[in-house]
Amino acid sequence: MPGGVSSPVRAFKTVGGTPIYFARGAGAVLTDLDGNEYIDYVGSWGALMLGHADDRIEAAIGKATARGTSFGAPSELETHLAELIIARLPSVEMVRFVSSGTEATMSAVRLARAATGRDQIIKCAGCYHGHVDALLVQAGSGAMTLGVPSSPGVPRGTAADTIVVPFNDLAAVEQAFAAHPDTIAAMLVEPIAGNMGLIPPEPGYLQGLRGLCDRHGALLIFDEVMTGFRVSSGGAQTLYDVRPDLTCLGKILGGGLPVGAYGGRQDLMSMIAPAGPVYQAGTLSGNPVCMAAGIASLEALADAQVYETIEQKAQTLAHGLQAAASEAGVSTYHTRVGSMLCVFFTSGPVRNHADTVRCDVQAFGRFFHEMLSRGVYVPPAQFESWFVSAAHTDEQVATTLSAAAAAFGAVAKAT
Ligand code: KE4
Repeated sequence: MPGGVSSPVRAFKTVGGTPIYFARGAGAVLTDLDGNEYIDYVGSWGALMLGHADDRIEAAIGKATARGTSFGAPSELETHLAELIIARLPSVEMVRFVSSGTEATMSAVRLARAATGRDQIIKCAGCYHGHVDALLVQAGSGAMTLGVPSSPGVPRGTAADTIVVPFNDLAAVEQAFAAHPDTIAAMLVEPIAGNMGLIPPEPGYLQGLRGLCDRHGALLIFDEVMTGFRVSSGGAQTLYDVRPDLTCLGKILGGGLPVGAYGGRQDLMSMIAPAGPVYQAGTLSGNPVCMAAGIASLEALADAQVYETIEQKAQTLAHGLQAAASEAGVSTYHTRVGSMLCVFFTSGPVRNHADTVRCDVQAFGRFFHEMLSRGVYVPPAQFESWFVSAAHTDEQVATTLSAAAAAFGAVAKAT
C-alpha cells in the first residue's frame, strides 16, 4: 500500500514519525494496536459528529445489514435520507447520492458545466474538494491566469479550465469574471475553508459571491462536505443565510460510512440522468446500510440542543488552547466555527492560503507529538481542522488542555 495508508494525510508526512494503527474507537476515544488510548479530535476527518461506535448508528447499521447490504435498486431508506436533507438545507430541492465527497463535487461541477454551457470553474487556493482532476489545480503564474495541475497525471488542458483565486477576496473573483466573460460555469467554494486549517469567511464574502455569480450568469456551488450538518443542522448556508445553487455533502451524512451527495435547485438537478442528459452513476450509491447510518446520524442531530452542547465544549477547548499558547509564549492564531477549530502556529491573522505559508510547521509537528505522547490525537497536519463531537466530555476537554499547556511549553523550549 503506497505509504502504508489508504489516504495521504494519514501518513504523518508533515509531522514526522510513523502513523498509528488503531484497533477500535468508542465515544471520543481511539485505542491503538498496543492498547494506548487517545482523545480523538480527528473524528474520521469530521465524519463522526456523534463520536465512535455511537449505539444509535451501530444499531441502524446492524438492522440494515441483516436485510442485505446492497440491492442496486431503490429503497425506502434513500428516500427517507433524501427527505431529511431537503428538510434541513434550504437550497436543496432535489438530491442524488454518491459514495464520497469527491464524487459529489465532481458531479456538481459536471452539472454546472452542462447547465450553463460553459467550461470554466473558479476555486479558491487552499480549498480542497476531493481528488477530482479539474480541482487538483493550483494558481497559474498570475493570479488571474488559468490553473496549472497540482498533481502529476492531471492534464494541463483540464487544469486550464480552472481559475484559482484567494479565499476571502471578492475583488479577485470580480477580476476573474471580467477576464473570462461568459465562460465561467460556476464558483466552487468551501463556505468555511476547512482544508488549509480552519479559515472562516469574512463578513459579506459569501453574500458577495452570490451576487457576483448572479451578475455573471454563473452558478454558486457550496462544498459542504465538511460543514454540512457540522456548523448547524442546516450547514454553513443556514449559518450565513446564503443560498447556493448546488451543495455537495459527505462525512456526517454517512455517520462514518461512505456517503456523499449533491443537490440543489430542481431545475438543475432534473438535468441528471435518467431525468435529464447529464450522466452520473454509482453501483453502491444509496445502498441501504449507508442510508441507515446516515438517517441515524441526522436524526441524532435533529435537536438544536445537541449543537449547543458540542459547541460549548469546542468554545472551552478553543479558549483554553489560546490561553495555554499565550501562557507559554508560543505565537499562535486561533480560529473556530461551531465545533470545528484550528491552531495556526503563526502570529496571524490568517485569512487565506497565502497567510498559511507563514506557519511554523515544525513547531506544529512538535506540538502534535507532545500531545500524542500525552494521549491526545489532533490532526497529523497543520493545515487541517480539529473536530469536537457529541461524545467529548468536559473531563476529556480538561485533560486536553492540561496536555496542551505542557505541549506548548515544550514547543517554546525548543524554539
Ligand atoms: P472524500 O472524497 O474524501 O469523501 O471528500 C473529499 C472532500 C471534499 N470536500 C471537502 C470540503 C473535504 O474536506 C473533503 C475531504 N476532506 C479531507 C480532510 N481534510 C479528507 C481526508 C482525506 O483525504 O483522507
